Amino acid sequence: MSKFKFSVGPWNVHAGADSYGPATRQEIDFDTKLAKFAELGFSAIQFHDDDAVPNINAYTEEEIKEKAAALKKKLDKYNLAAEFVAPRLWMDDHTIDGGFMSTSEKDREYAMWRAYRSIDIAKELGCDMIVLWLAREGTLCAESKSPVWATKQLIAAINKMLEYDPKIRVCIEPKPNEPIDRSICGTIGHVMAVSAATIDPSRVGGNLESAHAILAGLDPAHEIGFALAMGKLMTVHLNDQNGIRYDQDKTFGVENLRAAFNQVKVLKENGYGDHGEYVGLDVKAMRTTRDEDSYKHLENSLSIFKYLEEKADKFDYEFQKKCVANRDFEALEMYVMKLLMGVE
Ligand code: GLO
Ligand code: MG
Repeated sequence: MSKFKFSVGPWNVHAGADSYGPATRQEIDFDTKLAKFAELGFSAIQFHDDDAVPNINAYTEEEIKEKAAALKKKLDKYNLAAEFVAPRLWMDDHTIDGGFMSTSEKDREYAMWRAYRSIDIAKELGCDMIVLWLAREGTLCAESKSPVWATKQLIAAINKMLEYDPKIRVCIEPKPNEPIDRSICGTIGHVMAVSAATIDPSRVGGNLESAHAILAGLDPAHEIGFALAMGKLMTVHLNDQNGIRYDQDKTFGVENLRAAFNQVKVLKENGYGDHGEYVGLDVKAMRTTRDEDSYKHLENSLSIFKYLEEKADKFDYEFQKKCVANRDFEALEMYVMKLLMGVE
C-alpha cells in the first residue's frame, strides 16, 4: 500500500499527434477520462484553466466561476479533488510571444486576465494552487527581450496574483527550453530566487518535473531535494526522459531507473505528502500506442513508482551507514544496484 496520493492532468491521455504528424488514436472525452482516473486510483486532477472551462475567452468572469462550480460537482461525484489550475498561456493568439513577459502590453494584460481567472477557477474547485509552466516566457531571439526586464516582469506578475487572493499559492514549474530557446526560469534554483524576490515567498514554490531537470542537465532527485530543503516543493511532475533532447514525458522510471528510485526515496525520506502534497504525473503515451492502451503509460508509471517505493522501504540504512563510515561507496553502489535488480 503506497503512502502517497497521486494526481494527473487530462492532457496525460491524448490522441498522439506531434509536430510531425496527426493523431494516431481517438480523442477520449473529459468525463470518460475522469471516471478512468478515479478507477486507476488517482486522488486528484490537475487542470489547465481551459481544461476546467473550455473556450474560456468566450465567457464573463461570472460565467467562468459558474462553469467551474459545475465542474466541482462532477469531481465530487468521482471523489476526486482538484490539485491545481495552470493558466495555459501558450496556445492563445495573445500569447505567441509569451504571457507575463510578452513584448506587447495588451498581451501582458491578457496573460494577467488568464492568471486571475485561473485563481477564480481554483477557488471554485476548492484548491489553492496555481501552477505556472512558463512555456513561452523567455526568448526565441536573444536580443528581442532583456532578461533583466523579463525576470522583473515575472516577479511583478506573481506579486499581482498573490495580492489578488490572500490564500493562493503560486507554484512555478521550471523548464530550461522548449518551446522557447532561452527560458527565464529554468531550474528549481531559479524558482527559489524568484520566490525570494516576491512579496510573500512562503506562498511561492516549485513543481519539479523529472524530464525538465534532465533537460537542464540535472538530477531530478537532487532538484527535488533542493526544493524540499527550502520547504518549497509544492508538487512534482514525475516522468522520464532520455538525455538532453526534445521533451519526452516518458513513463516514470523507464529510462533512468536508479534516478527514479532516488526520486521516490527522497520524497519518502522527507515526509512529502504529509501536508497533502500529491505525487503528480506528467506522462505521454507513445505515438504507436493503440486506443485500447490509452492509459497504459499511467498504469505503468503508477506501478513503477509503487515498486520503487517498496524498494525504498527495504533500503538498508544500517548497511548504508556502515559503508559511509568506511567510505566504501563501491559496496554501497553495488548494494543499490542489487536492490534494484532484485538480486540477493
Ligand atoms: C510541458 C509541461 C506541461 C505542464 C502543464 C501544466 O513541458 O510539463 O505538461 O506541466 O502544462 O502546467
Ligand atoms: Mg509538467
